[in-house]
Amino acid sequence: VEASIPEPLREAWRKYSAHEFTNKDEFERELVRHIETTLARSLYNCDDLAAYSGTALAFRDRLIIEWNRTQQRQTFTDQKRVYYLSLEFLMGRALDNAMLNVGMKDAAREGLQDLGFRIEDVIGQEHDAALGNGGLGRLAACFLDSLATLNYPAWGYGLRYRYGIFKQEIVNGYQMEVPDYWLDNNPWEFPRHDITVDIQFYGHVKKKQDENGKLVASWVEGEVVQAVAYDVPIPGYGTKTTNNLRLWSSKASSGEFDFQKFNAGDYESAVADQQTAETISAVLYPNDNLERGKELRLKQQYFWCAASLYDIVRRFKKTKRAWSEFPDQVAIQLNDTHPTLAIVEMQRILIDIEGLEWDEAWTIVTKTFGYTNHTVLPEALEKWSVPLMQNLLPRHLQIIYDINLYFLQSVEKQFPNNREILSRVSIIEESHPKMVRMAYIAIIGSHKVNGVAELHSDLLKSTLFKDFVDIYGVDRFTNVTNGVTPRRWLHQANPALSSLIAEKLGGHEFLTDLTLLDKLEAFVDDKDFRRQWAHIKSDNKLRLAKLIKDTTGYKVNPESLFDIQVKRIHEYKRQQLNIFGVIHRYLKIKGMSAEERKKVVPRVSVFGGKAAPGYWMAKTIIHLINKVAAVVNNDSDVGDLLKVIFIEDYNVSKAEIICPASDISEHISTAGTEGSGTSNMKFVLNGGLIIGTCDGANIEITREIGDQNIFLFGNLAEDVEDLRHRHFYGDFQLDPALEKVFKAIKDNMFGDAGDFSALTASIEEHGDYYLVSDDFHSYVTTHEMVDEAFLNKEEWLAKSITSVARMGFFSTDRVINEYADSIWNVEPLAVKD
Ligand code: GLS
Repeated sequence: VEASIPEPLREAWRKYSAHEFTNKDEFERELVRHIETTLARSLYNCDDLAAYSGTALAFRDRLIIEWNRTQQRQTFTDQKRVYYLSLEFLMGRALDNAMLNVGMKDAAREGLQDLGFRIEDVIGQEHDAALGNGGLGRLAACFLDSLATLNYPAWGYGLRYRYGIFKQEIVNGYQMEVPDYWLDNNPWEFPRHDITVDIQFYGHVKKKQDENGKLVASWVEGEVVQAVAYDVPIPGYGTKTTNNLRLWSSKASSGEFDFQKFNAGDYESAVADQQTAETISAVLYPNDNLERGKELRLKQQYFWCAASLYDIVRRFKKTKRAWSEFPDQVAIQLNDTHPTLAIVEMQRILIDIEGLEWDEAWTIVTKTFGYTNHTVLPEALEKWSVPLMQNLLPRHLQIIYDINLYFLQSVEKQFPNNREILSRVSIIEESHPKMVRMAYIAIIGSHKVNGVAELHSDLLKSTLFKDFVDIYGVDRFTNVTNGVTPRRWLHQANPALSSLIAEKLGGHEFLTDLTLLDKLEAFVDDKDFRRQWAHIKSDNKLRLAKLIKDTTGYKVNPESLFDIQVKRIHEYKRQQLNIFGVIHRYLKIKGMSAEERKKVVPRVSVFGGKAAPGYWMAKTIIHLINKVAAVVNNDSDVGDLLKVIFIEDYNVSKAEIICPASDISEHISTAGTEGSGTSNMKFVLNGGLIIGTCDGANIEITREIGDQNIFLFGNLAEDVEDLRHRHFYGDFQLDPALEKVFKAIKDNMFGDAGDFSALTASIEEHGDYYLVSDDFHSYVTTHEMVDEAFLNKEEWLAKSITSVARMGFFSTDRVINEYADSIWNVEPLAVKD
């Protein structure tokens, strides 16, 4: 408030307030100005990179003007806001998205052309913002796009990692990891050196008397690290709303602590402390669906939760409302259990700092938080050791014990004489060492818990969280099926298809109401439309073929059936099933006569995805894929009938090229293991068919598009446990076709068989946990049906168009509205133009 300019002086401000470029010429002027001044370059010294930087700066100006107005509007109306806490935001590139969302891409294209540049080359200069591992982080990014587009007052809170997900290089068929330093000339972030929070670690707890004589806990001493805010503007599509993503960066605190060290002449150790402080936000942990219990990770989590809550509370306190109104003004969504400490921190702020009574505080906390679970895989469920937490966050551990005590007391009342349930639902696992179960804190401290697809949410209720359903009732648990933003995943990734659809539907309204796609069904039989549809798919396949040629050196025939599986490499996602299927196909072709080979449908099997650096089995799968590629692609017997491609360093910007180019894509996780999957939606939305198991959102995709338009195979989730059990007791027979595949591997057909023995043994000898053998036959025969279907071009096209027409449900706009209604209770903010 003190920094606000008094009314009499505001006239000059209004007169000179920044305004946005509105056409091509104004854009060019801004671009040249930025190149000549901000970048200190000239027309004698301007390459694609400088043109990118200048263009980005020009668009950034536009965004920040709207960002300022949006924030003023939100402060002024003082409605309830949503805060989305996520350790991952897999944003990808920002420039193309900004151009499309503000509706100025054509102006930019022409402007750049006037000045001697091709827009595609300029856009291609941008480094992906890759602050995430996979689906969970990308979902957060799609949510931000929808929140802004729908005008919700919403902020994202995350960490500003100096290194995002590593870059993957394939060397002799092996994955190598290269650090992804992405921050040099990143024009999209605004450092807010005035917005800092001191975050405490270690130390101990003292009891003190407050001014009323009441005993309160006080967390003292220890270390302090400073959090500095960096803001990233998030433009909505076709709206003035530009929301904020606030990322925290760690720095040595400028407080007394290190100051004293410097003064005492201990320069080296003070500098070393600074380095230590900066490591907190240095690097994204590269695991997807896996938790590894490292102290630095817990530090990251607390650092980010504490800074974000401080910020949220500070904003609330400016309104001078009573604490009881906090949940009417603030909704906080926990993206997985990673931000669970926010629940504990909020309780600490209310009781230790603000002086509220426990119950009053806890009511506020539970009304404020919602928790989204993204996986049922046991190895992904976060647990922190009690001694570790005791050391790092002593006061928080006490509060966790108190939360647990009150919770268990109420459970005991509800279920007297039932010791089993008490030990099952206790936040503290009685192991050695004892462990804190983060998901349980998240459930107990939230008013709603949701899964991300129907099957997933049902499994949560019937297995993982069953006891909590008995305790709290089924209403605390809900489902919100995932989606994707149609702006990035249709309009931006597939501009030709977006225009064709717009032409048929009379405009681009479907981009903000995806259910309008259903109008496309009327054109399924339109010959001309089908021809255009097919043509766009061919062009997209050509675009991918070029990427493949440029990055792998392999030439693929764009007429072939493009069969794509791109996602994190994980045993549960079963890339091994896919590559075994490819080997099976290869062996079959090898055994054919020339005459038989003429009937084979040529296929390109494309793989892409990163393995966590410490995940040996996943790395083995990558190695096998690359070795199979080397053999198959150089076998003149096979030629174009089969090609195997591993695309290095799969990321968001590559996905934008890959998703529009599939004929078929693979979503083949063991039933019951994939939370939702979201690339399944991206592929179908771009006119690709899918082969998949009855898992995650595949089930709802099938329900929407019709089972004649999808290739489903494999065992059902309800049978998985029984099959595993039988394997465990020796009831296991390797599928005969898979046995032949294994024999080829063991005969060193793809290099040293020893390299792959762990992979085959996991199936043959160690219980085949992921049911690769059980599903192999149905997988292979379903692929034969795919070949068959692909031969009938017209039928295939009809399936493709019908599927797209029925994908309206899978927009994150629908998803966000569901969260807003059933979890957050927030309203969009009216925005006038
Ligand atoms: C994940 C799930 O594995 C995906 O199935 C899901 O689509 C995604 C978003 O909800 O979340 N959970 C996880 O830890 N990583 C994911 O991608």
